[in-house]
Amino acid sequence: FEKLDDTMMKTYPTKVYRKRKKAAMVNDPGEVKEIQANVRTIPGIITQRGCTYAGCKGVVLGPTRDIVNITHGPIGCGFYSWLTRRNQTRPENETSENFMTYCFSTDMQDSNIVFGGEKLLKDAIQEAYDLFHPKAIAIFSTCPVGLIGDDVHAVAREMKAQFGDCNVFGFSCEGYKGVSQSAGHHIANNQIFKHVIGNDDSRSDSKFRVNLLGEYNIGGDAFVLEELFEKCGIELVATFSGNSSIDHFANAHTADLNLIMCHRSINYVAEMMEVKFGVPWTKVNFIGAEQSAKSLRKVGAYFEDPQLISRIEEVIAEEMLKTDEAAAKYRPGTEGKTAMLFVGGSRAHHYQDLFAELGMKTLAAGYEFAHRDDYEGRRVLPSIKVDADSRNIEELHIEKDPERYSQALQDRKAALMEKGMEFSDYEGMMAQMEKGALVIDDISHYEMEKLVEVYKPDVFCAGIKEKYAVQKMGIPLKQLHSYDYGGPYAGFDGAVNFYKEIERMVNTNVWGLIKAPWSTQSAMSAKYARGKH
Ligand code: CFM
Ligand code: HCA
Repeated sequence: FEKLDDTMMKTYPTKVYRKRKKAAMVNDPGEVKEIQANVRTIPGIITQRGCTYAGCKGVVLGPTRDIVNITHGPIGCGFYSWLTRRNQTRPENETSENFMTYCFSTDMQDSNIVFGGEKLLKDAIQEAYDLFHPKAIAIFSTCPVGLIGDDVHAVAREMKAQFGDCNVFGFSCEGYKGVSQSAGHHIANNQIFKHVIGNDDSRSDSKFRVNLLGEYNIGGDAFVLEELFEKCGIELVATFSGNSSIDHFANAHTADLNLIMCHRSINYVAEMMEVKFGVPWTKVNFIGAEQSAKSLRKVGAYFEDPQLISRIEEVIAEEMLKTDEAAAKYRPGTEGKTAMLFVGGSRAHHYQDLFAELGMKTLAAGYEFAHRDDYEGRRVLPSIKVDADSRNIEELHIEKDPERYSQALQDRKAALMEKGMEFSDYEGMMAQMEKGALVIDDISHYEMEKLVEVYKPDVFCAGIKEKYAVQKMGIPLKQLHSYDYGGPYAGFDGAVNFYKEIERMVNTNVWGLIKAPWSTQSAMSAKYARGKH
């Protein structure tokens, strides 16, 4: 890493170097150190991050099929977030609502910026209502809306009162509202909690009822998990928000346990549900066969039901036959190979388990927009400085619901904690990564190119912005956002797909035929940040 520090970071102007250095370190799981995260990207740097609107509308609400999601803003914002994330859905039947195939936008023009866009928004909501009579309409603010001061919440209240039979609510998720998508997650969590969760108290009489939080059904992941839960006899009340319906959210508070997949994007809902309704949460990971088995066993341990536990063991044994067989088949082609993972806020951690199952080493990893707790574990939460950017995002004040709070679930949690079961915790990425691996937050495009040049990993995992730049350097890039039109990769079936795909990628001869820039141009790095300053 010393060499890397010289070649990668030291080419930055001094001020930039000082800042970026705090966001990169050599990992030591025994002594996890403070990493800089969730701060503004330095102007001039090419970041891989997205905006707050993307995190709210695209990520958290996008996968819900029966809410009409109206983007209040210029058409590009709505178009960009229209199904590019590959979140799939499966309506209950042919006539069930599914608005995901539509892109709703107010298509704001210059005159609306000058004279205000509230009238335009009202008209759009009315039009959507007249056409579809949906259960709910959500409004998402883009940058210009905040700048001109349209009050989307007042419009939402007015339209909701006027309709009487349609839940209308807004999100102040202007792109610039926070330093990344992460602020958008928080805003989405707040509004879903305020306007939807708890609206329906009905509950089925099945014995084991859980929610899955932070699973977005990219490439069909949620379908695999739904099937797995069903096989075990566990009812999924709601998934936030893969393959979801607003009705699932409305009675999510009746579940007995919240399982958190992606901690970054949805931990706020879990926390608020626990305070208000007493539903405990625990961290799970359904990426990789080992982790999937461990996560299922956690559910068994929670309910302490011998029949459920033995059913879960049967299912694991059956599923593991498939994954063991596939690992044995593909591992000879992957053993000892190396990977780097730079993804949003949880996959850079979770997918390391899949690589480990292939005998591959993770050389470097980092998140685009996670917070220190996603790196260092939730124990650092009290020591995280709340800066002006974070203060900009509303923290809801939640209290116990006097009627619906479940003391019984809290008592169960307390008893299980006595026995060593973990709740309300996430130990973060660094504790699990090897000593000597690199951890870099909000990696810049330039740093990424340097990493590839110096370490030449066998596969680089990132997104569409990185994909072709890295591949032109002769290194295959696996998109861990969209899965490159592949997947599912979650659960046991997903693991088999992933093993196969990675074995193919790291052994494809074509990469050797590409001349990487550094093999023809000796001073590639000079083109970037060096000099001038
Ligand atoms: Fe969670 Fe996600 Fe991720 Fe994320 Fe995202 Fe995504 Fe991601 Mo792209 S919610 S943090 S904001 S796991 S869209 S499904 S792939 S960056 S690592
Ligand atoms: C987003 C969505 C994204 C982008 C992926 C990418 C996704 O952050 O707005 O950069 O390839 O998963 O679709 O993270």
